[in-house]
Amino acid sequence: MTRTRSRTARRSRLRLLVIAVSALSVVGLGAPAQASSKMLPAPALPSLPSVGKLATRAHPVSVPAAGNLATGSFLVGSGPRMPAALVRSNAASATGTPLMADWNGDDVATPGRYDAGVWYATDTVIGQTPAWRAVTMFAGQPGDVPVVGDVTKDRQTDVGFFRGGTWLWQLNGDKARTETVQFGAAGDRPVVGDWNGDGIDDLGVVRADGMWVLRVPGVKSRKALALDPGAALELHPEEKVALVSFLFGLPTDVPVVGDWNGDGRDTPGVVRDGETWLLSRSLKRLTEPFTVAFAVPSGSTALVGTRAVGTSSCPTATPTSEKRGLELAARVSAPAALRGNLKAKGMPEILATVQDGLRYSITNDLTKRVASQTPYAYYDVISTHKSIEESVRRSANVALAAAILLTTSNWKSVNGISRAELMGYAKWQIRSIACQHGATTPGGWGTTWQSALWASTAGQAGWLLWPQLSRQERAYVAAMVTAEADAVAARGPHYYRDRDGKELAPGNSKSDEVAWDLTAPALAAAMAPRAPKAGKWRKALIGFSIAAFARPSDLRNNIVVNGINISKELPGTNANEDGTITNHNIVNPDYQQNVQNLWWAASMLRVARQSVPEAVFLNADIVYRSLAVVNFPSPPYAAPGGIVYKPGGQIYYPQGVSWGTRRPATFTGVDSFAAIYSAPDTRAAQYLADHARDTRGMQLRYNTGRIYATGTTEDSYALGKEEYALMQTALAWWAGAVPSGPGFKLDRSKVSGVNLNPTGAIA
Ligand SMILES: [Ca+2]
Ligand SMILES: [Ca+2]
Ligand SMILES: [Ca+2]
Ligand SMILES: [Ca+2]
Repeated sequence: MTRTRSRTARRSRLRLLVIAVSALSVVGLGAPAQASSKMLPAPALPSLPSVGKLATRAHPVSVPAAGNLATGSFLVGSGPRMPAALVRSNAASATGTPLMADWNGDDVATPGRYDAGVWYATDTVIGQTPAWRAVTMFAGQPGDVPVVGDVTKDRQTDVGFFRGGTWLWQLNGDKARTETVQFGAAGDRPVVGDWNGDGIDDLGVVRADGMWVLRVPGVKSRKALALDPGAALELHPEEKVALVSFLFGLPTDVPVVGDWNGDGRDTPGVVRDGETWLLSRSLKRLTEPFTVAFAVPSGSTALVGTRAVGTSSCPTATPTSEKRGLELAARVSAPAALRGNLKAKGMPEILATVQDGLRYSITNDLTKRVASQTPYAYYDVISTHKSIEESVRRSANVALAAAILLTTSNWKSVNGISRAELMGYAKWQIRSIACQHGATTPGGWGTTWQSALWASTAGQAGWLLWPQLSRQERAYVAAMVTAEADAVAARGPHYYRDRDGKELAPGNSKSDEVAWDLTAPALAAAMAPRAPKAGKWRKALIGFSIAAFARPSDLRNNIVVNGINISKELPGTNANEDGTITNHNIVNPDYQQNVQNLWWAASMLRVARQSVPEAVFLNADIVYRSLAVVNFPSPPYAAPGGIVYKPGGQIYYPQGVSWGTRRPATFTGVDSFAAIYSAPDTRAAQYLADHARDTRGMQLRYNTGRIYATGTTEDSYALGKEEYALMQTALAWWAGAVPSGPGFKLDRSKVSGVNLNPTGAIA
């Protein structure tokens, strides 16, 4: 393997010269940094909680929750000393009795319901849950109270009814296994919990006067149980149980049971007036309950949820997902250190734009957009906006910009934001976004359309700050990135046209989806070259890179990249012959820009000190030329015709626009990568300088760091245009820093087992 690489390095030296020349040619005096003195310093920003050392608990902690079947809305709160953001899951509206239980044995309680003989569950903790799944059939009678618990100690939920003193259980969803127990009386309210900590749920009732009676197995004497002096004990040796009775709460309170302190034993609690939860620590100290404020919304039922892992951990992680994340994180290596290049043309403007853009976005986030979430170390990211795209992508873009400047510039205090504040903000976003990914939290975001890009954006931010992250933050980042890489590999690349030129998705190239997708296997392979799946991710990167901008002539030219004869193996194409991309039914410069993802991926591998497969460069230069070199005559194209990149930074749109006509920031990232990797005659370095200057000019119209005017004329992207411009300019700065790190190594070796065919849907 090593021998192959060094031979590859020698062979590729000539080709590298081409790549290096453009990088050298951009070194110049550059314009002096534009003064940002007119920029308002950030106002006082809230201090964000940090997370401490990883402390995993032996038992999940019970926390207040609420469910409303009419709306399908379930809420889970947090317990004492573990402030965690309220999280929501939205199931389909339904009827019946709402419940929460651990239906799948992952130690996390999730919504369920009993309705007319059928028990239903969802296994998701947050987000949009799938349809209710029927768990089992077990019918009661009118007036029965549905109960759930594990009475068989196998982590499978058992369901039952309390019928006026008779308990009827169906064990583990097995219709043939039922059990009947006599305990309690008509008018009692049933409660189920593990009173003695043996892993088996026990029975209890709360009488109409507020008297609790708990049935505790295996107790032969009063000494065997540490009891509150006010509690009465009644031994029943023949049944090997003791009955413990005591007053707790008021008759009008709603009884709830849970392990409120994570010691493995369930104890009483009550909900008073639908908002104050009085919770006991142990049966020994019933008179000193602690209170948690958690409002049960009108129409909702008070329920008991769980926070499964340590107090400094993602509150919605499962013990299994956290363990898997920790194992993945152990295989990650930090990237090489880089420093930005202020001497290159346009870079002073780029740096100032990113600095001031961070001032805008961080101020906006912490005082407006996600201000309500700042008390929480892990905030509820996916509920901040209506769409997951806006919720996750906006924040991920700012996190990456922050991480890039923290690691490549000399940020001490800029615009009133200290280095510690910038670091705290970046880590807060990174950990919260990664925590709520489905790889860590059941029901979380991810493995859908464009999610690979969001994961790569937040994931690269985490990777750049790797030495600063806690163990659990690393675990969630590693889990998020690798889950997306696996999903990308599983669905395979998609195409605009088949081999005969027939449009599979008329008017819409798949180059954007494929180019977004490839960033995840690239980042996973860069981060964790020692992971068992690293080879698979690298192959996915190669396959997606070949597919992303494949052109019709690639079906005939017999070009072989990384040992793959693409003419024989490509099932279709995505780019037009001249490198343009058809999207939204037009030749679309906004999507030609996506070619940067190839160079972005190459740069990830490079800063990971890995060689870059030559497949990653297939057609990259040609697609960039469709922005920088190709001439569009008018007619047939829009007047006046010409090259997409006009002198001075303006953009010519040959067939119309998708996202507005004043978006020079959008092109700074691709220009900056092109200045390293494309041939010098594209004049990428000059175009970068033009777009950087134009962007900076737009930003200097304001004193807050924003770039765009209100409205949709300049940029119509409603889900975070400022954050997107920030991310693109930050990538431009990062690309400029890449040559300061490890040298470039091209890998032309033959790679077998690369899949070029779609194998699953883009969700
Ligand atoms: Ca569960
Ligand atoms: Ca069971
Ligand atoms: Ca027990
Ligand atoms: Ca307990």
